[in-house]
Amino acid sequence: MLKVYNQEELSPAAIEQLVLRNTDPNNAISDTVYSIIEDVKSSGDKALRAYASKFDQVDLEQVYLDKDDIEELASTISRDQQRALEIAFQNIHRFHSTQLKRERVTETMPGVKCWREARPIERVGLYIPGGSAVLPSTLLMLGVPARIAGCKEIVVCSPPQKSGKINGFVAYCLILLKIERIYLVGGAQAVAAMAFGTETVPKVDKIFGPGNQFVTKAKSIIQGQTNVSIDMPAGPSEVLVIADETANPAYVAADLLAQAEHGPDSQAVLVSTSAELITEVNLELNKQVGLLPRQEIASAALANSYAILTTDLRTAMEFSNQYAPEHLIIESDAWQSITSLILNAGSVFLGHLTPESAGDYASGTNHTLPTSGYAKSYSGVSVDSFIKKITFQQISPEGLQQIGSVVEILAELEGLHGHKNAVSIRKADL
Ligand code: HSO
Ligand code: ZN
Repeated sequence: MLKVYNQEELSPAAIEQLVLRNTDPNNAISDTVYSIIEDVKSSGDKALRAYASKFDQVDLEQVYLDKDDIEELASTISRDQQRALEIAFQNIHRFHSTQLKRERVTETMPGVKCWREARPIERVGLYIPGGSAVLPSTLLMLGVPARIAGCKEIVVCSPPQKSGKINGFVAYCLILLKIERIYLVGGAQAVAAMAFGTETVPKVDKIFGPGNQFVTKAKSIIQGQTNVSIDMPAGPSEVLVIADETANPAYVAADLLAQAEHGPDSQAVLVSTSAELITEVNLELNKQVGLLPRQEIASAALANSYAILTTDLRTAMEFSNQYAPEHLIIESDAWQSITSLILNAGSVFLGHLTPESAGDYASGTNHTLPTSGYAKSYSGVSVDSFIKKITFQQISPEGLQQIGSVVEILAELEGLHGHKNAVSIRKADL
């Protein structure tokens, strides 16, 4: 059962408290993560093998699997499963392919041309979690845009299973992505290995991917210690559903539960204009949660979730914008009337027949999205996350005539005569 609040009775301070997510619950594990990072830095592969035996209960001779192993593992999954992964791959590829755009050259003054060109980040590291749920879909969500961007080296790390191998679905995704090696490294040690490099794991320029609190903490630490960047700060997954009396309570409950089953710290928020709908959704939640294999996790997440009764769709959207959800689902016949009011959200699902699950797996959009309110300032992962945009300019004799004196005056007023001279010396020759 979701706790219910009435938006009209909530003070601004109470709303601020409600939308607050714990952005750094990991301080307690900080020391452990620092020591893992130091260990990987100084002992390299030896440390990785020691952590595999400690955390994954597996003795690894070699910390990676190559093509033959990957192909063998991939062949263990059914043709239907392969086909589903292929279709997801194609849709994600189709959608992300539209993101690489050439920009126009602008002549800011006659003879002064400026433009931007994209270049791939050369070496990227993708972390694919293995723990409570193996997420091959995450490999597609990160690998496809990396391939489209043209990254030269794609390093993939994922914790080994007890067999010392990886899951067959992850293996099949590697084949679709034409990635021929996977490093059997999990947790903070994987992040450290990709940030600093070891004898076998290459150092990368940017690290992507979700993970448990150790992975998240490691990403934030290495960002401060190196010039390696990260995709975005990560927190527990969350959904906010806006629903009115036209919504189907069974669908709304199913969507809330799809989020809740991710983890006990996940949050599922319902904002509704209809008190009856909230009551019915609560009944449905009780009915449906018992049918889920992960019902304990889902129930824990629901205990940490709530519903808001609001007066109309506009005020519902105001709350949503304050919450800035990772996923926003609008289950109303009138969804078109409020999409322009959306200010903060990672990814949006419109209408009664658009479950978040579609975007989680296969419709084409990315599921690596900003959580914990970061949707106020971050975008989800896309091809842009794997490229840099470099600015270029080229000035002709006419351009130098046009812009020369402007630069000379500005350089002079800043007292930077070397700057002024770099122009004057050329102008003198025109
Ligand atoms: N909802 C998750 C992604 C995911 N769901 C992967 C299922 N598998 C975060 O957006
Ligand atoms: Zn999901």
